[in-house]
Amino acid sequence: MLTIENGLTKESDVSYDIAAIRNHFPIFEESEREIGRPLAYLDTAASSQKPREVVEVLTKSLLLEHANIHRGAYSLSARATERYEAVRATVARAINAKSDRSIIFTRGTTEAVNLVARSLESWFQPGDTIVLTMLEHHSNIVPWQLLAERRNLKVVFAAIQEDASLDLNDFIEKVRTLKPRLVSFSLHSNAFGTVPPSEEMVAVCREVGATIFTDAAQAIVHGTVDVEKLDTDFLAFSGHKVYGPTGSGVLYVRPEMYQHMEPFMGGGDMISSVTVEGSTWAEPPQKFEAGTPAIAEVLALGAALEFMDRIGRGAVQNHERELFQRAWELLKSEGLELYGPANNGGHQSSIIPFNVPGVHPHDIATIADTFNVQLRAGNHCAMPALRRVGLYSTVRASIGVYTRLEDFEQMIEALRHARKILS
Ligand code: ALA
Repeated sequence: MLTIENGLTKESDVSYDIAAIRNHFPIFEESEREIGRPLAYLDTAASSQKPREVVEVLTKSLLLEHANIHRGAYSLSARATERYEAVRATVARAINAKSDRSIIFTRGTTEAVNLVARSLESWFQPGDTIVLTMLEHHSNIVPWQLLAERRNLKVVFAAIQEDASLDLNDFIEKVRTLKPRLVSFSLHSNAFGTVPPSEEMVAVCREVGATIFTDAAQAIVHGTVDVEKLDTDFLAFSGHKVYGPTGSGVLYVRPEMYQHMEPFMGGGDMISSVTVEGSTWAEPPQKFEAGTPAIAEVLALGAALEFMDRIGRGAVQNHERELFQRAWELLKSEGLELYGPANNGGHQSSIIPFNVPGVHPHDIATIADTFNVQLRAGNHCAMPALRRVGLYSTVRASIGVYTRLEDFEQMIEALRHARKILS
């Protein structure tokens, strides 16, 4: 088996050994053998492929190391607990959190947003405002809307421009005039690849004392996430998008916020004591991890973050930035309608939404599949964003550590075929 250190380049290197990286992902060889064409997997934004070492940690944990955590007096359980808790430190390092105590394991970003919306319920006062942006994924909209119904709050959306970039002036004005109790926004739009100006956004939130939740589900896949530099109160991401397993995820909480948070779910492991009269809670983060967690998946998530670190987040960012530029030009020269801020020189990366004039996005995705090209078509769980820019659906090609220009060339071959038979 290749080792990453031998196969991959360091952050400062100009080259990026894509063949070595792809060798860590058995699906590419297997798919090519089975289908007779390379797998052009262009749907990392929905879920990433898994490197061998992540799956090895998962299976080893289940086959050779399994026991429940935080409970057993026996050594198998103690070692499982140690491994699980060590991943908190790995995650804290990966996002530059000062303390492991800030790291809550969840099943993914969606659960993390729901956890915060539920646990802060009594902290919100009727009439309070939550500001979101029109770019958000449904998982960063619906939990707040449900909370707003329960607590009689207002949810207000900052506008976006025609090219799906954030309307920063509108955001600033809404935050300044409405003085929201909480502002939540994505650091990287899953539907348009927009990277909003988080520094300016956080600054204005701080000006009015708003609490900040940031959705890093895409951002953590494509580069560096630093909770200290960002100055966020909450941050969430999913394991399965960042080369880890499904059923794993992280919620970062600034420790000061814990005092306002009631338990999300009740059960074992989150209590200090239980009597027939009532119960008291364990200290965070345990207070928010009721029941037996996804032990093997958390260990594999740790392996996925280490995998990313060994490649180098800077190297991944450079690779994806360069590939995005080249792919964008290539797709443009094919006469496709491309969407997103890059049309106007704005900040967009790793995600290219497009349409082929005269052909429905779902037909494109179906035909592309016959060329072993995997694309997502639809509204990408971001209906408000798509409707705002006059769209119902798009085809979306997204980039990961293993993506090559050849994948886009293979996609173009499929698109030409689709155009020939359908338009
Ligand atoms: N959030 C995932 C996507 O963007 C599912 O495709």
